[in-house]
Amino acid sequence: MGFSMSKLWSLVSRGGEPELRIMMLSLDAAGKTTILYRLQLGEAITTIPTIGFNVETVKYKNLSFCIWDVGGGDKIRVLWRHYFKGVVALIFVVDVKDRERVYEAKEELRRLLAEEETFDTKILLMMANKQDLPGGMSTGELIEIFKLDEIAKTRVWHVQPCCALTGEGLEQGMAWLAETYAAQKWRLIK
Ligand SMILES: Nc1nc2c(ncn2[C@@H]2O[C@H](COP(=O)(O)OP(=O)(O)OP(=O)(O)O)[C@@H](O)[C@H]2O)c(=O)[nH]1
Ligand SMILES: [Mg+2]
Repeated sequence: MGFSMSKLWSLVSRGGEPELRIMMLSLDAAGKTTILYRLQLGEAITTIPTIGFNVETVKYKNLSFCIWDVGGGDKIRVLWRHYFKGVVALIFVVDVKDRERVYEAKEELRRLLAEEETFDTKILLMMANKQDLPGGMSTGELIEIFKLDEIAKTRVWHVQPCCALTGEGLEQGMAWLAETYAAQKWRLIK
């Protein structure tokens, strides 16, 4: 049929529903694990820095997202590349209060997106997390700092403000992913 299953999704079929493989990355402490369990359990958990990864299935409407949350510590980032296969979308989490490291975050994202041969994911959702804290970077600022128009120009991207502690914005992010996946599916077929 001429399309690569591994590129389209990791077809771990549960009850006939394909699971869409999503990778969630960021610098350490941006809030990935908090987001993952807030989505899965509906509550904020106490986290410790992730050494390795967490993986959970999150249902949204008729879709099943298999979300990989890979630790963001600088020694672990080299592992990110081992999780690329079959990834349908990347969720890149930014701590909007972390102005000191935002350019480091930008460089990590830029490098990932430049690896088109290994990382051919077409959908990028940036979660602008920790909106509960005052004085964080705005969506416009993030778009400007990350130069998303440039570094993600071959992708469909969106910035979603959110707060993992309260869950605000997370559902909107998942809704955007679901709609974008549905609309862009053909692009993922080789
Ligand atoms: N104020 C605030 N704190 C948050 C929010 N989301 C996460 N945190 C806190 O940020 C810290 C780091 O969160 P984690 O979810 O462990 O971060 P991580 O991205 O998984 O970090 P690594 O596993 O080290 O890569 C924790 O103390 C969280 O409680 C948020 O929306 N608002
Ligand atoms: Mg973590």
